[in-house]
Amino acid sequence: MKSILKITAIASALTLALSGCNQETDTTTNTQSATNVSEVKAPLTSADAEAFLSKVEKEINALNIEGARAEWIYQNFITEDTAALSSEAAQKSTEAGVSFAMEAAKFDDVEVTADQRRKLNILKQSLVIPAPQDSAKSAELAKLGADMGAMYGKGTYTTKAGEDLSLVAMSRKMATSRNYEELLELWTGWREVSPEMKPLYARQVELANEGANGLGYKDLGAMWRSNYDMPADDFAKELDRLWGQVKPLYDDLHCYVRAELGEHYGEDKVPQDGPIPAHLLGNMWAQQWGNIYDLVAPENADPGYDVTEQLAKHNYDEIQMVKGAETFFTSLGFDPLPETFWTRSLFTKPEDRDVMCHASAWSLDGQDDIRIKMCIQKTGEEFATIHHELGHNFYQRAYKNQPVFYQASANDGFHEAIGDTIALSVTPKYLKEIGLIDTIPDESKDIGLLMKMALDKVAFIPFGLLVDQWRWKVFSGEVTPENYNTAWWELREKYQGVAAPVDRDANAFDPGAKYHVPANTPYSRYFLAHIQQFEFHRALCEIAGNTEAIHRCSIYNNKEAGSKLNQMLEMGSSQPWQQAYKVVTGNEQMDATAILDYFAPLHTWLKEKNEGRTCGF
Ligand code: X8Z
Ligand code: ZN
Repeated sequence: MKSILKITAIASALTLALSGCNQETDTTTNTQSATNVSEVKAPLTSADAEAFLSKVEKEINALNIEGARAEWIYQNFITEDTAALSSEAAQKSTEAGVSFAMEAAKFDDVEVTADQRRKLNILKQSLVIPAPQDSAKSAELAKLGADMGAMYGKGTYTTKAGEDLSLVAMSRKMATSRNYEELLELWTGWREVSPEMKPLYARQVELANEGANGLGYKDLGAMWRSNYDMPADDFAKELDRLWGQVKPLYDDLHCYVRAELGEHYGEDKVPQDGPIPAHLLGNMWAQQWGNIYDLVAPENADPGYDVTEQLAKHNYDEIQMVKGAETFFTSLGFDPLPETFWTRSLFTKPEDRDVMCHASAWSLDGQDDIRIKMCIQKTGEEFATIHHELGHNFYQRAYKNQPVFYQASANDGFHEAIGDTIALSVTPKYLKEIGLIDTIPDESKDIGLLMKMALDKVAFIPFGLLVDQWRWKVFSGEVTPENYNTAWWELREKYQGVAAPVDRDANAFDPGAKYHVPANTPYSRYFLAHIQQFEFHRALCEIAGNTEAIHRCSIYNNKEAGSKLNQMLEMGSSQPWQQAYKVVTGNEQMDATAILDYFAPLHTWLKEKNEGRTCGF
């Protein structure tokens, strides 16, 4: 969703509260906040801070509900009118958020309680896309967001054969086609959606940077990086450190996959000494590679089942898939989803109107009105995404009793990690327990299972890192609009070892063809989530008394693990994230050893397979 107050607290709260995945545009400048601290006589005191925070809390709650409704309707029914309404609501929220942040800064030198300081800081830092204090500019900023959202949401491509395809349909074909030319057409076809976004995006960057400057940040990237309970520069270093831990595993996976693709498509098409063409990895953005498992499956280690096939065999429809994921959460002790979840969510792509199909989870009222919005495909991949989305909803409900400032995840990676953590417990043992498969493959098939998982999880990690590496450079001015696309592909090659399969036009704007760029949703959160989810899984498995290898562990039905998880979720963002992390993992620092442990048998296997090969890109 776009969000509502892009305030951060709000932003966190708002943004995430609204949707598990979105953020964005808002505008005008509300110069008439009911909470104008300057009207309070100096010197300010802790009591003034209390009064300010309490007024702001009420305003935020009201703005959030109004904004969430406008955004929900827009994303479920994209028209010029709903775009205008959503953009007005976004503008109002952003203006209020900027005003709250400026007012909060007036308490910088005032002695306040630790809780007040945390709330004030949240007000100062949390806007995802701050507007300049000029109502014409804030209106413009909000409109840019809505316009780019509509371009993405309505995007389609008509093939040379005359077939009109939505992104959902193109993604489905990319997942299964093994035809080089067909894949290339789909890959280039979808990217026709974004050249027209480029001038809008460049203007959005200018305005949002002006907004960030007004709040005391050198640019919007610095503002985003300041949101992690540590100095902004340390956060950037922390990402590099974690990537350094995972990179050797990624490099071996890349090397093996490139060799297998070379065998399938020919080494003229997949050169063995350079990056992999980006259209061959089973996904529109080459971000998760699980869909090409069949091309790289280890001999003699295939687990012998495929979740997509099993869903079809057991006649699962979209609702049953969601119910299945809900059952996992209730098995841990969480209450079932409310009735309104089932009546108000969007589960399938409507035929008669444009909707934003990118999956998201929402809390409309910060209480029990939680929903998802997805155009569910009946595949194993989407079954995992449903768990991901429900993770957002169960988190939102767990922290609903926190003050609105803290109705957010401990850091934004946590929100993205919870449902994925649960999905790591969707093991063969669990699938048998719920009747989706008949027999549990023996341990000799583990390499196949690990390979499938690595194609999604390990392959994702450099992508999760580079999206914001690109945006940080754009926000700082290091990368200018003329260089948007070349800088994007430099990073894609550097981190992922993936390249554009054809020369890109001078007007191409390939980052815009990835939802989170036009939607302005920060992306480092997914990188963090991919590290965190393995740590959460390992820790919860320990609590559950698991004695098997962690890739075979499922915490299904374990109330102790569920209770510990809930304890962390209930905290929202009321404490620095390190404190929440400690509740489950016992540690205050993120660490990639859990993901390395999880994939250790596969890594050994990959190294053997790669012997004699020249790896690297
Ligand atoms: O956007 C999402 C979720 C919603 S928060 C479906 N994800 C990222 C993406 O699709 O790019 C989940 C994995 C990464
Ligand atoms: Zn998400």
